[in-house]
Amino acid sequence: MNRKTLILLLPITIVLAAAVLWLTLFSPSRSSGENIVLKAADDHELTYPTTQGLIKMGDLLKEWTHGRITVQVYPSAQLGSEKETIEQTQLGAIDINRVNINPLTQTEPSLKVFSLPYLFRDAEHMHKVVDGPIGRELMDKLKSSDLIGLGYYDSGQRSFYNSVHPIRRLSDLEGLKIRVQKAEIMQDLVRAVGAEPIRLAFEEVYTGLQTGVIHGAENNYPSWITKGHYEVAKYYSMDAHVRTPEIILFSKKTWDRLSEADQQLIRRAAQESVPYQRKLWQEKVDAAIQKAREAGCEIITDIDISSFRDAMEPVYTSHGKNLTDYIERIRGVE
Ligand code: GTR
Repeated sequence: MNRKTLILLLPITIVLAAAVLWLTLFSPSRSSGENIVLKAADDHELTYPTTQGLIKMGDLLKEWTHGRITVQVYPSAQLGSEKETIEQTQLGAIDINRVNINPLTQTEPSLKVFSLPYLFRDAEHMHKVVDGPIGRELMDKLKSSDLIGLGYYDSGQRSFYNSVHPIRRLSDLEGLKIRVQKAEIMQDLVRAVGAEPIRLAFEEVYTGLQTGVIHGAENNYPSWITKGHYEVAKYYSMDAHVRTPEIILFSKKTWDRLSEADQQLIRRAAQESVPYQRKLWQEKVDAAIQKAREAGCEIITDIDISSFRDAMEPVYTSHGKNLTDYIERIRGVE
């Protein structure tokens, strides 16, 4: 082949290479014939924003792959409580799992930085941190626990609610039995404000409140409402002690068996489901507050927040001591 022919062929070669690359990335249904059904877990019911986020992820994957990759979502803790589903995801029995970061801190302790009281100034600050380099670095650490992090969903703020009386100051928490998630940091946070932490699975909280095994719990407005807790614990005190986000996990066992092109599609679908979930989240919060008001619940906002903040300081000493770099960096995010 002479030089002239080579020069003539070059543009054609480039166009061909680009076409092959495009097909590999965006039309993987052609690169592999095998159908993939991904099993996804969430402990909320089907209409909750997190579960809807997973459904969105599945819809996108189905559309992009012309039905080759689909997601089968199991809502309402059908596949187990959060602690159990995290283990199942590590083993590869569950492929996708949406969990709250608090219980996940038992698996990856550096994630505790997202559970530290009053570290995030507001929702916007939290979004900036988790969507930026800090959020990505912490997700990367999950690999050593056989988990891949794909994105952070909103979970709002967590506050105390109970069946006994309104909580306005620390002394109102004294002697109350408060349910906590399976997370040592949350156990110590509740102890720090003078209450007694009781570890219970999310699914057991309603009965716990009804039978008096616990006097209260702590969670965002939507969870308080959708799980019916407001029916038995009508005092919700907006102390907003943490803004721990939710996370979409993927099993590394499954991940390693997928083609690189499919991995990219899954990442993209998860990322596109994030703004969708966050929009639904805001709507859900508004609806939850309205429902609580209609039901005659009391939402307490005149709270002595600075005393709560001071009382929770020991949580930084015990759980934040190896995380000072992250704490500083998070504080510095404007
Ligand atoms: C909710 C979260 C659930 C679960 C629950 C709990 O806010 O969305 O996944 O962690 O809290 O308190 O157990």
